Amino acid sequence: MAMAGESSGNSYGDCDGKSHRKVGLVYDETMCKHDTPNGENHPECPDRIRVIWDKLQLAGVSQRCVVVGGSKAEDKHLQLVHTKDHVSLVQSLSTKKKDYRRNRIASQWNSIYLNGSSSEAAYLAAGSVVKLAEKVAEGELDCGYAIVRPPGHHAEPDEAMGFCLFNNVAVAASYLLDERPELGIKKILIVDWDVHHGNGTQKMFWKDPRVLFFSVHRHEHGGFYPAGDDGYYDMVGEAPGEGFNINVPWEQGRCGDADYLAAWDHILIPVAKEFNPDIILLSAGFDAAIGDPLGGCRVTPYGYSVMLKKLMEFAQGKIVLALEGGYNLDSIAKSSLACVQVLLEDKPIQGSFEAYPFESTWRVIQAVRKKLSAYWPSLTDELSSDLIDQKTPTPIIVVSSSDSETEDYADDILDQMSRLNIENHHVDTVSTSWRRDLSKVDVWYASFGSNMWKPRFLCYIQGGQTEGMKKVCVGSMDKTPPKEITWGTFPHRLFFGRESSVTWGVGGVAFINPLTDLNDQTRMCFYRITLEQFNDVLFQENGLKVDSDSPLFDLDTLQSVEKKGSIPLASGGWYGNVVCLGKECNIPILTMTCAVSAVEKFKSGEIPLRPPAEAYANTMVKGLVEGGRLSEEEAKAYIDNAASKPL
Ligand code: Q9C
Ligand code: ZN
Repeated sequence: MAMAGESSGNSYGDCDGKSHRKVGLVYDETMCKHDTPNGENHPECPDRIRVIWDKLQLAGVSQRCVVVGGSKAEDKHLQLVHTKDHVSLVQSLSTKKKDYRRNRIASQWNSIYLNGSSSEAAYLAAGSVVKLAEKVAEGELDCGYAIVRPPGHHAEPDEAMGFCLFNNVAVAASYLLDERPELGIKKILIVDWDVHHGNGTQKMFWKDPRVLFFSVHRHEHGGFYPAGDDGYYDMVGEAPGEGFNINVPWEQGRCGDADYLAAWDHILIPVAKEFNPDIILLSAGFDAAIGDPLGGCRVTPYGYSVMLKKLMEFAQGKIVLALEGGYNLDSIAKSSLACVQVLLEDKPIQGSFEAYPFESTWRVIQAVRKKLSAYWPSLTDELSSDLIDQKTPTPIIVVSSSDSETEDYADDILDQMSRLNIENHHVDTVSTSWRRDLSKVDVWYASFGSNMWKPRFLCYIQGGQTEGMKKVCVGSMDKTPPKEITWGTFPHRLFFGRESSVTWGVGGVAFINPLTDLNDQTRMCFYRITLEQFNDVLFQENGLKVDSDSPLFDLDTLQSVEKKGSIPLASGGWYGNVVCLGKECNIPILTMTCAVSAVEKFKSGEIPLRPPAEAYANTMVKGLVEGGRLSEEEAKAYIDNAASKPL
């Protein structure tokens, strides 16, 4: 079997017999000497590049790369993007004898510290990226990763900021374009996946159509560092550079693989195809990584590896990564390793995406596409609503089983399904008329138990079962997925009770006290569904059939629950009490829990309090982690806390 790429002459054999690409790595211990002047801790610390290097060595990966020592940038190259004054000021730092002089200079910049070695490190960081980019452009290397510090992307033409002294990536890009025309690099794509906006890089190529700058970053309407409007999506560049600056400004933290991949698939990749770069420079900060103390996002090493893999389809794989931010030592080491493995074209590391993009992610992506479609035809089409109202994988319905208990359920399901089919054939019978009325009214269904996990809730809408459920749901008559999903908290006490449930087996299930308790906060996932669907959820939650002639909860009941706050429906089910928690966008927020009288019985011990069934708790954790964006530890602690406090 022929090995891909072998004929290009760029791949070479290895002792393990595999053929891989020639990957350059720059590492130079000298860059560790840049540190805080009096030994205070700082997130941008020398160990950042050490841990990355150690990880690559320990994994046996650096040994398969071409290791290139650091090299010092030339002033004339730095001056391609920086002012003479800025370059000589940074240069002069090395000759200053006293810390206080450097501290004075540092204090005039935003988020900068300096010591006697800062200048040397800054020259090395910029020069190393230049050298690596040159080797890749020349074809001596296929691609590479410059493990450098201080970082660069915040540094502006005349200013250091945000831990950055020189703009390493921008210097390298300008060097290739202006100093090495014979290499044939005419168009450069700079991708900046650091969690912060690459304000410096944006400024340097603002009017330059030879450089397409793409930055995805936490923005929070201008509240996140570097604060202001520069990172907003309406900043598209100017003059001939108009349309060659693309910002994807996240409205919130906690963005993860799904959000970043959505930006890749629906913005960056189509635009990169149109632009067709000659080389890609990647401002590879790893501060959007899960666990980063500054970024607050959740990109996994797998996520980074997929993002990188997708970029390697361009410019014949000519790509140069330069480290920017990233402050969790473990996260940056693992993310870096995942990336170098991709550069080596090892088989992609294992992983999968379970979460969906935030609703706000789609909003931002739509807005970016709309703004940039004037320049990039591939962004013109509106994204389909099927994509945005993410459907979960089709639930698996298991009907046949030797387990007698399951057979009972199966019979029940088949029975209900056949009824549904019959009813579907006479749409206009009396029994369906309530459905027509209630289908016109939207409510928020607020879930605080296993329904917080979207796939579990969708069983009540679309039918089916998820892992851990012993029972199949028939779903609602109207199987339209929720129109919107959002999260919030309400001051009600969450607790777990009952001996066991049909769906989850031995163990308690979640309730909230229908009465508010300002000392408690319960996390909830809100699904915008119709009042008709809400009735079908109520039926299923309370063990009733969905083909009822009358609703459990009609418009009159809605009116009185909005007034009274809570209404027991006399359904006999555990969740037969509908509580109105308030309104959002003028739509009532409803939830279902036990009656106030049942809370008294839980308190007296007449009905047992009990920690949740394991599968049930796991499902809640999945919901809280994927949608509620808690860490797994936080989610477990949240459940443990609710399960262990006395009522
Ligand atoms: N309130 C990079 O990741 N934060 N720089 C300062 C001031 C500065 C991050 C907060 C963050 C800079 C390369
Ligand atoms: Zn950053």
